[in-house]
Amino acid sequence: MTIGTALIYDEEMTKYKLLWVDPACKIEVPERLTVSYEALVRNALADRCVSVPVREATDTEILLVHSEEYLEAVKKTPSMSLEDLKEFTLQYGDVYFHPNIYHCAKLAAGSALQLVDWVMTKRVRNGMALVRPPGHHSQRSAANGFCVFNNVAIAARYAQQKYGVKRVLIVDWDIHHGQGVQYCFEDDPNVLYFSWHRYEHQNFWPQLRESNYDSVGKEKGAGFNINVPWNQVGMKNSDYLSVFCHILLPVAYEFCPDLVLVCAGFDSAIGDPEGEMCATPEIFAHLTHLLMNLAEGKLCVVLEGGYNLTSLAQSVCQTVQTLLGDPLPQLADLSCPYRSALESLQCVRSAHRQYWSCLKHAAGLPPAHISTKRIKSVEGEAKTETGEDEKSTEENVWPEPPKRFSPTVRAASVLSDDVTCPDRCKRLNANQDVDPLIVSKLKDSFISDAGGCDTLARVITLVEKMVQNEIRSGLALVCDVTMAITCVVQHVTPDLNNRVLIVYVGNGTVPDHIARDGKTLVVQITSGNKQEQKSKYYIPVCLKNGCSDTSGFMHAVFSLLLPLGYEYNPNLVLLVRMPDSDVCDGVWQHLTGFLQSFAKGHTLVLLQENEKACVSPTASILLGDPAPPLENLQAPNKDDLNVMETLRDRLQLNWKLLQTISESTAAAVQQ
Ligand code: X5A
Ligand code: ZN
Repeated sequence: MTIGTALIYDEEMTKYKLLWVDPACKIEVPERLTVSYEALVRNALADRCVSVPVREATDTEILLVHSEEYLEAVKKTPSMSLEDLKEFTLQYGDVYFHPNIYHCAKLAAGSALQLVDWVMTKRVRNGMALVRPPGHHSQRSAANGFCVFNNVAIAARYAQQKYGVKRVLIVDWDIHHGQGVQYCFEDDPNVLYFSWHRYEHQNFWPQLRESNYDSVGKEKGAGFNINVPWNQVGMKNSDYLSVFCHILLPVAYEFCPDLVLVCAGFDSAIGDPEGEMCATPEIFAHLTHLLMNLAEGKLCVVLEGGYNLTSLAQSVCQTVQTLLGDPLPQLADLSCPYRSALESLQCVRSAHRQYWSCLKHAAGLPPAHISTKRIKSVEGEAKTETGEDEKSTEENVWPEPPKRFSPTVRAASVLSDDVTCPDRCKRLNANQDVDPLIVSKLKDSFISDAGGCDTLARVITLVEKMVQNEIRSGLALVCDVTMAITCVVQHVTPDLNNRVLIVYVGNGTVPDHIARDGKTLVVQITSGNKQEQKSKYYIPVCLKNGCSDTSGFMHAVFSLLLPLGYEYNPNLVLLVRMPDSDVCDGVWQHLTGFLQSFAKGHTLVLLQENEKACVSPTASILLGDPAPPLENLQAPNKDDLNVMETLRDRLQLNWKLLQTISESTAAAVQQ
């Protein structure tokens, strides 16, 4: 089932460059593409991808987005003299032409179309296109911001037309606003465009009023354009993750796209001279992974910006390695999002609450408390050339992302003999695979009945191999879940560095001693009666309709579980499912997929013995297959939303990634 990842690259797209002096354009160099591709080769990633050839986009395809006049004008550029090219360039903003750029622009757009073709026809599951020129600034009749044709916009229209794709999600994580994409789909409810971008109250290029959070789309498309303006530089991993958890993911799941396209600019990473942000290259592994179970895994990533060659190459590698299914890097020390980021987050959520039921009951706040007026930067704040240089060299040092090692066994199981082990999953057998030392240790410590002991010994063996990085993930059917949790925790936590995240789905009591000292964080999603929150490390989420309410459950995952998991940064995840949990397979699969964001993919799923039907859907996700789409997410139950908001309010003192409101705003509202 797990099919490959496409990689599209052609050296031809390095064969144009700036031919005159223009400070605004000098960063857009051919090396952007060569360093990215060479890094993929060096890290043995290119080899693991399916190499898909480029092609030129046809006139008809380009005309899906651009005007005939514009196409005809660009067509003339290959034969222009240098002087004519300069002059032609002058009518547009921050872009340059070259005799070969028209050819490259057709290849760039064609690459995006090839990617869509290969993904839609299931020759690959997902893929990335390394292209120049980029696309997201280009408009119906204008080149702009290094872009000639709008590669991703053309790809979205093409997918709709050729494959009858209904809903397309475009995620633009480039640090500039893809205004070209916004203009193209502003009134189209079938294309949801999400962009975050450096904005600085309209002082950052392209300095457009319509890049602000209150441009939500027009007419039928109202609600389908989401702008997250960054009003300060220096945004870091926690700011980006916070926006994904509290805005993009809930809305994207409610939208339920049939295809996801990414405007993948890496100028949003640390070291980039344009973005001046501080998110590390590893963040793109996570952003990619969080999108990988939408649209049944149909994810097309298309390069846009990225101007620090080191940061760019590392970020591209992180993205492709994630598309290939390798375990995610851990993100250590996620801190509190910046106040400015939280203000933006709050504004976006307010602006969109009328369109998305997942935001409808977001904490009641006055809308739009940040002025949308342009704020001119203060004279005194202007940075001197030298001062800026010194500052940026100092801040632009970051460690190279560590290698992401893939254990040879992707998933292993502990099952009784009467249960078939899913294909591609390794079964741990009682005799061969268990260390006798573990068995005797278990017997000594606390187990009296011999039958359960054998299973538990295999579970511990499995955990041991996960800790040793020989096995990535596992699943086990056990007769006593509570006993299994206790055993695993006791086995793993004596190592001071180990933290276990226990996600407990369904009713049942988590033993008191488990959630005591910060070595474990327990999040229990359960139904009915309020459970008491005993400590910072035991978090019961009690839903009225229990886990059977898909939208309520997913809301808990996005707004609570993901931020908590990221902040806690476990070394092992225990996912426990009680027999009466009522959670449907699809939701369970998405949950299992999301949890692989943590602990380098070391997830152990514990199922009570009689939950045999769940083995195969669980194994499928652990093995990297995409989860099925969750269609028709209704508005979550209002009481449940209130419960979760209240919980979040209370917990955000301890868990900073749960915040959606800056403290200053909260204070202002209380007055
Ligand atoms: C694709 C892209 C940036 C243009 C910046 C012009 N364009 N100042 O990142
Ligand atoms: Zn950019």
